[in-house]
Amino acid sequence: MTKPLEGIKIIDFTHVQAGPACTQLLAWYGADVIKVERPGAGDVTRSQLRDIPGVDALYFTMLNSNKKSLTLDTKTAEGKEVLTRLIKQSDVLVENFGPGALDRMGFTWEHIKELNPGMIVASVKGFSDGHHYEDLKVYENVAQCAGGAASTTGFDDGPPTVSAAALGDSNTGMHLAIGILTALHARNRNGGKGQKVAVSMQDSVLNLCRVKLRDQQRLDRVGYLEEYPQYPHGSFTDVVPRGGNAGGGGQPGWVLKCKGWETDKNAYIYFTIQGHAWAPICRAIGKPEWIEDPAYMTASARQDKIFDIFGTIEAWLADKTKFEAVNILRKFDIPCAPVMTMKELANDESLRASGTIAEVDHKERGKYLTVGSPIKFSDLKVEITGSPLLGEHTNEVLETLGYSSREIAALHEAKAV
Ligand code: CAO
Repeated sequence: MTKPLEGIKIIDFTHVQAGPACTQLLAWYGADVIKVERPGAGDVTRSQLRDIPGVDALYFTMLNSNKKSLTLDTKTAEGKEVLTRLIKQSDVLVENFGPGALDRMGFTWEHIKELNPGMIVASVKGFSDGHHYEDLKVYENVAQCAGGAASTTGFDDGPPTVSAAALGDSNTGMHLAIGILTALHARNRNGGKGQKVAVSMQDSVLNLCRVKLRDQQRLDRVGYLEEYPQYPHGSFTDVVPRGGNAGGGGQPGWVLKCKGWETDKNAYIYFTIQGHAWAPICRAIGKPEWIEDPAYMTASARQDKIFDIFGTIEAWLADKTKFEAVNILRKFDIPCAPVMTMKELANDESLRASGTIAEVDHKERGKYLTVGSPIKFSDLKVEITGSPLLGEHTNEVLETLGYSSREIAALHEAKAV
């Protein structure tokens, strides 16, 4: 079966997480992704947070599957020549170096365009071009703070809080992947002309915090936000507060304790009081008298006692595990889920069956788990292959670029590859 992106050649000049997450996704769907790494060291994540001495860390293997690895010192004349040939033969160059690094290497957008007018150059930076912080280097949590996630996450009486979800890194990589596919589509329609695609981590975080910008404007107009725990008993300032575990939409929700919460930090479910599910909720939790009670029957009537209602639901949950509770509540069509731990997800039968949790074989580490494609296709079965060893495909790639074995030996000799 031909994979959808087969024939698309990508120079993967990325490192750490934001860029590699993007190119890994494209590799899964069939693109020929050649990861370019500095000889001897490679992507820093190969050696960061290692669990097996001398073996590529999971940080690397989980973000670089299905790729080839070419070692290349692009600061040497010979290395620049190899990169030049590669650019002439490729469709996309993806990079997430610090600001200006590609230019300093001698590969400006103007120069790349001259070498290959069809080239799509896709970049991740911390901040967008022209932004007053455009010179800053940025990591995940810096982006979460800059993009509005941290100021709106956590509890009102605590500090700004970052999310464990990689809103700055992998999320930006996913935005970049959309940008690359859009530019490839455009190239097919405009006579093969490439373009520059740029995504900033701040913008990508803010894009996911869209509803918080919604809330800022509502707050500016009316002075309060009724779905936040600060309403109606607490107070608001002029900025969107941290809302704890409140639902971000029109229905109140909260994380509720289940049986065993005293000793198990994750014995909780998320419970949503969806307006039209009020009657089933009352029946499920043994409070049928609330269905027609004017003090409870409408969302606005419930608002000032929402935490008392959650307390009543917690009393009902006290003798049920999070899984038992969800199994009962699902019969009443109530939107809810157990709070899942990483251990539970790793062993989840449904996620294993769908390939979302995938077991991968690696030449040196053996089997490990990764997160497979979250996108499912009717005509593509995504197969995850192990990440490459450092420089594993150097000679193979050089041969495809037309280098003879004598020239390849000379490149090794010159430490350019
Ligand atoms: N051969 C020769 N030189 C190479 C090379 C290669 N194959 N690959 C990289 N280099 C050089 C770069 O040219 C650069 O050199 P100069 O600064 O001298 O011009 C140098 O390595 C350092 O690159 P860098 O600035 O990207 O690396 P860093 O470790 O200092 O910073 C990071 C890392 C992530 C903060 C920075 O790359 C960055 O801000 N990237 C953009 C935002 C981003 O993607 N952040 C998310 C990372 S995931 O958390």
